[in-house]
Amino acid sequence: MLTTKNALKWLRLLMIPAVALLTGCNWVVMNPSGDIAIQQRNLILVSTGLMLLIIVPVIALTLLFAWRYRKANTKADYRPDWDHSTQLELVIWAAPLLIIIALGAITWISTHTLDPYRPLGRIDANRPVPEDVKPLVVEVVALDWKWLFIYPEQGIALVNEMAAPIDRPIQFKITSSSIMNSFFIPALAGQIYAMPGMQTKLSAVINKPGVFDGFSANYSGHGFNGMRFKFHGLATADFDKWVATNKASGKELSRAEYLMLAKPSEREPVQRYASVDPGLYKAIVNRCVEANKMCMEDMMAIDASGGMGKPGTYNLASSTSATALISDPGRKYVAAMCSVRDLSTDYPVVN
Ligand SMILES: [Cu+2]
Repeated sequence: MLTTKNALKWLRLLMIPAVALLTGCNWVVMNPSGDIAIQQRNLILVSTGLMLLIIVPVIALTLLFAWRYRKANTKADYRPDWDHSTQLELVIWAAPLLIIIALGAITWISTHTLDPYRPLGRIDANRPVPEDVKPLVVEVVALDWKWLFIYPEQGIALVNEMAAPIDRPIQFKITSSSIMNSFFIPALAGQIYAMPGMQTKLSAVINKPGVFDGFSANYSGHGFNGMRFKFHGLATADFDKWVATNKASGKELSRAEYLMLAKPSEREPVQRYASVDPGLYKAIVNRCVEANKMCMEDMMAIDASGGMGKPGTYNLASSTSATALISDPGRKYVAAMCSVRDLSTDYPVVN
């Protein structure tokens, strides 16, 4: 028997899908605020629509046929010897073929126009990027487990907060300190991986003022869940004010400070730096923030010039083709090594 208590329990259970549907209305991916994300949303809608052109009729016809030609329906045609219809074959082959051609063309075009490395061609559907506008450069570093944003033009840096003026193209340069992450502001653009020892890029623009969510979309360990930040889309005057506020914080992001910051920590509050070591981002990408580490680009340059040390010399001298290489005037060797930093008083030369 259905008592009042039981009825209430059922009512509550029924409300779960209703609540889920209501929160579904808030999907930021379907209602973004940046031109790149809007084009990506349109791409999702167009491709889903094209695929539904096949899926909906196939499912509807399957159900219709099953119902119409059921055993109990004696009125339906029964033609056990039927085996071919040219018209039907034409429809069955032509419709999917046309849809695949359309999907292929759309995929090809949007893969190139929405290439994240490509500088923006437009601010939104109606406005091209004015020629005198330079993109705002933001260097993004995924740390364990927080986001560091460096603004080289403004000379500021922040932890777990970033901002950009509306309608100005943003050029993101993205890397990571230790493990792979994925940089994702759904209102702005699709996710881009952040990887240590290399740099990925993203071009995007925010068209509406507001506060948007950003996070890591790639699991990266214990503190991953707290790798969240707010992205502020600001009018130009407000952005200048925001920069001034950061400048007023007075803290400096030196290499030593960065090494402290890079240590694993969770759910970090917003931190503001008024100035940044100008070579810091390059050193992070090249994995040589610590003074005693060789930068990856130096290592690669050495390897490109024939390598160094006993194995390198042996490899060069031992094979006959190497002899030919040695006599090649274009061939370079690494005989000794030093860098500008070795010569400074901070880092004494060790023999
Ligand atoms: Cu994958």
